[in-house]
Amino acid sequence: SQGADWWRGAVIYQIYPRSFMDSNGDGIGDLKGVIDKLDYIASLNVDAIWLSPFFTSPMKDFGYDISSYRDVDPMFGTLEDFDRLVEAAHARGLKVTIDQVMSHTSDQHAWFEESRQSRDNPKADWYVWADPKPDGAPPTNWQSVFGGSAWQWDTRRCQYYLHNFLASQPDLNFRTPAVVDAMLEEVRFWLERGVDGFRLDAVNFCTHGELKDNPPRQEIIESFLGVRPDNPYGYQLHQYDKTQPENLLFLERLRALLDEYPGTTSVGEVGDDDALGVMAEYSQGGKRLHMCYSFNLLTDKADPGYLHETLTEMEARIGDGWPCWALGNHDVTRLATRWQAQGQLDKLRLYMVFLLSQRGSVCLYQGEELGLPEAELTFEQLVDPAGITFWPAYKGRDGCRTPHPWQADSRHAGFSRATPWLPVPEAHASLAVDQQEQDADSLLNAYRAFLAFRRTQPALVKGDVRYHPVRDEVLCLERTYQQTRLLVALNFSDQTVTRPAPEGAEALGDAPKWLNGEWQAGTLTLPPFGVAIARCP
Ligand code: TEU
Ligand code: CA
Repeated sequence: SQGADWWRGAVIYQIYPRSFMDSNGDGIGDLKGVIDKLDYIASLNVDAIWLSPFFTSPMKDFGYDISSYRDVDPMFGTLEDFDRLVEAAHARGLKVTIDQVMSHTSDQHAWFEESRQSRDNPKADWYVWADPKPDGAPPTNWQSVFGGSAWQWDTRRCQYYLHNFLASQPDLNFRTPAVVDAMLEEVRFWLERGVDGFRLDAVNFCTHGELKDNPPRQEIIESFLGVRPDNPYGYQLHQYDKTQPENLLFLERLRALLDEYPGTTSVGEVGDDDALGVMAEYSQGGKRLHMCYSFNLLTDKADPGYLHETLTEMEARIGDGWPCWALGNHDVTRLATRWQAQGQLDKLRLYMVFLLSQRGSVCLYQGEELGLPEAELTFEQLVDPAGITFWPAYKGRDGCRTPHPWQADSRHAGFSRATPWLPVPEAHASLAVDQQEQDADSLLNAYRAFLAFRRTQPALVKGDVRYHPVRDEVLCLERTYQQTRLLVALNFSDQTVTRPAPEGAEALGDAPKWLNGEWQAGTLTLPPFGVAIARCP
């Protein structure tokens, strides 16, 4: 849908540029490669793309460590390539959103190089610097998401600096007004270039709190990196290091800037113990972010009870805010593997319809439409620092970042003429785009068909939602928009189930045929992992 609120209910296709398409044969995907494949993306019937970072970067965290916000890394192309990409995407009716990493820069950013020179240079307070404790220990017990203390000693300045992620990703100090001003100018640069919005990396990490120790936590929770007994990050309550109330002031300034460019949007990435609460707080009231997404559906729990609980809680708390949901991204084990659906078309379609029927916008991660399983890599093949640190308890994020398979019979599945930066798993060849395009019953064609169907159903795109209690592993929800009420029934079990069907419920004529529930004589019959959508009077 067009109009300034196109993002409500939009489907956003996430591209990890390094792994999408390599146009110049250096083994690394690039912006020209994305341009070459825009027809493919448009053919999926998605509304927008989100490009993971392509900015100048030493690539310690594969682009999430930015050394210049206003340029394209030569590895990915040039600013002219980016302009062409925006133009070509717009010509196909696709909006373009980009990844804005504001919480931290690379340690090779000129701002940090200046900041670390002395305690009194003009950028001395642009990062979070602090003196050691009297015994030389770091200022607080804060932990880095990627392991170890969040404080790194700097021999030049003889102080510690804060890094919530890698030591090569120093945290910007959003309590310094000049930092906020400078960051907003970086955002404006891309708005002026015509982007339609931003995915905001780790947005609740921007503003740090008082330099006090985080309290310990009793119950160890699962983070997106999985349960890691060896990572103390999960052993503390993150009371002071992230999600501070002052961060709202920054979000409000950012929103005021975005509002100068009507039709732009923002989706904040929130990693927090109470991510649902933060999603609500950050997206309510029309003066902070447009929407947020979290890791709540990115766990390994494909359990309808858990999903129901999460989604109903979100509905209860979100108010006039707007959620965005994802079942996959570049940080977590691929969906097909995580939810144990590898090679199982019915399950994969169930998960697709589950995701695309929720109230909210949706991010689809490249390869999800192909049902790619997680790549199995050896320790020697790893390049993700998080994987290298925590192997073997946690194997890192490389397994979901391998190249997109385009052609089954080409070298490297048609991704590149050269050896790619990560190998294309053999198991991905038979799932390549060209194979699935030839097969009318493929998952790829199911995505295309369901996304096309969804566009014809305003109730699925922007309707209100009401959940039925889960019984026999069947999750039912109603989406209502104006006079239309759709009932979506999702069978998460491997059994055929029956349900009393509401009076007058009838299948939709134009729905894909694998929406295979039967509505008859007051009864809905759903095959194992079956899905049905009916119109109710
Ligand atoms: O991830 C952010 C992130 O890791 C946290 O929000 C995390 O979910 C939470 O703390 C878990 O408890 C983003 C990017 O998606 C990732 O690829 C980057 O490595 C990271 O930021 C650093 O930029
Ligand atoms: Ca390339």
